[in-house]
Amino acid sequence: MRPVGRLLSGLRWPALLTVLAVALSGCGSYFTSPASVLAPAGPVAARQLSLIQISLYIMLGIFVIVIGLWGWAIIRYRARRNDTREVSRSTGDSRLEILWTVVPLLIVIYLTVLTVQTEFYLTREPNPATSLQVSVTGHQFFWQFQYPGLGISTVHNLYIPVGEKVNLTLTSADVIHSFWVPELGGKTDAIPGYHTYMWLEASRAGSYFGECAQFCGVGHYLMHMTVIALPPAQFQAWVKSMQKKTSSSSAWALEGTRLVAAR
Ligand SMILES: [Cu+2]
Repeated sequence: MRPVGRLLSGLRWPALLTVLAVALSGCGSYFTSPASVLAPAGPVAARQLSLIQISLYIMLGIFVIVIGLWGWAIIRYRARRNDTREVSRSTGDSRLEILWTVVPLLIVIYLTVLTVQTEFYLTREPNPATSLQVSVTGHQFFWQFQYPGLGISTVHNLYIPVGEKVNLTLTSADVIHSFWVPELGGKTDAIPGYHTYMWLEASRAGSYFGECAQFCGVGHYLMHMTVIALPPAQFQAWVKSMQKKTSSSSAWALEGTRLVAAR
């Protein structure tokens, strides 16, 4: 064996282990990350995950069949020493061709119907009378949440009641941002001069990590937020305490990107 060949064969196992480690590091986030789309905590994220899973299982099935047939063909029909077999002169099989045209077509139609149904579900605005309304504004580099019906606003933390639909109207004060809370749903762009809409709901109490999912400048990495889902009674108590703070003369509220004294 030549020296280069020996070196390469010696590096085979370390190289394979490195590739495996890099590939598997992607799986680590499922267990260690503060947020994962694989652990939905509400109906919007659950619906999005089910669409991802169905598409993934179909792709996986096709991958296994195609790679399996390919592997079978290269082993079964490989060249052998003293091979005297004739090369096949087959020019096609119309039954097979119909099969591999119709089956993908049916899969695409099925996935289209499923995607459109999910889109309709996600864009169906919840009844304003029974849902909490929140205006979300993206700023370089923080999120602002205003509760128009309640007269309060917060930054970084979005408080919501568990089990209630929350209707979000999004916009931006400067550049395009994207609102994303992996365990609850998203992503929806916040665009200056426009209003975009989404809704979400938390099925259980907890803190859910969220972040801007659209590169928006040097401080993009700072644009985190936390959605804090409280049981309804605790949420009402939080609203009352915030309203009391806002009405007191020492309170501060956000206006634009600057802190100004609340009126
Ligand atoms: Cu950003």
